[in-house]
Amino acid sequence: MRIDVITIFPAYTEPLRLSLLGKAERTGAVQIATHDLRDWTTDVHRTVDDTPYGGGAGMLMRPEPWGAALDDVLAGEPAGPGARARLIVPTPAGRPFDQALAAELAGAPWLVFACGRYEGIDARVAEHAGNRPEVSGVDEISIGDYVLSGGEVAALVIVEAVSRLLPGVLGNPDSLVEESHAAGLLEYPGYTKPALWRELPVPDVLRSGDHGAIARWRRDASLARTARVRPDLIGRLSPAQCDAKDRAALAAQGWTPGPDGRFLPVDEAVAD
Ligand code: 6GU
Repeated sequence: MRIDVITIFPAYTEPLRLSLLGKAERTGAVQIATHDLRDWTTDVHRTVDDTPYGGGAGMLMRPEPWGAALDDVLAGEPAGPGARARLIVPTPAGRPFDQALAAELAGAPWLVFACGRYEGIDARVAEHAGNRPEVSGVDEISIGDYVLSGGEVAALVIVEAVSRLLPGVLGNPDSLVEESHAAGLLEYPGYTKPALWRELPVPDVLRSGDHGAIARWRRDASLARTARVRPDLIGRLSPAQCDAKDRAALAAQGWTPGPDGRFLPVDEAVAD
């Protein structure tokens, strides 16, 4: 996968050269290039922002440097024959980023990140990019319901979540199967040695060697943790994907299959 990041703060992308991602770049699984938006300004002050039409607080990024930067970055050697770029614009006004979107983006040959600062980028930049033949789609993406000062940290988050799904990036791809969000549930708690630490024991079942019992304990722990901290995820599970023991674990947390085939809190199911 090829990744281009356009920003006025290229130093923000330095962490992409560390750890797993740095290794993925050295082995060729990803190629990451960072570009300084100010290289495409034409005035002595290298200006990238201006006041919003219609008034209001804050500054917006002017379209001309973005247009020129995208012209050049998209004219680069394609990531493969006919490969088109998916343009990602990190913004708190975007669609929510989640594991399913990470998996979808991991199938793309080429991602280009346009990191805005201030109150965002003139809206015509995304509109114009969406009509370019080198662009397969434009996604405005938010990493959560809070506001950051710019898109750079969000781009780091998205690149890390996506790149670890690429073949050959994780040491052990089995790690992807059981982790949080892989099956719409949070992961069960993990324990390693020593078996007793500060008077806290590891649950006996995990040391029993009984793989069936261990799998059941982990599944129950996932369901209980998810019901406790992310009830919204339980509401999206389909009871058809749950066996009788899953349903019993959820019943113990106060959830029951509703008439529409989704789990409901017991009190709401009774109220209906
Ligand atoms: Cl993607 N950008 C900014 N600036 N703030 C955010 C965000 C993105 N996602 C959540 N907050």
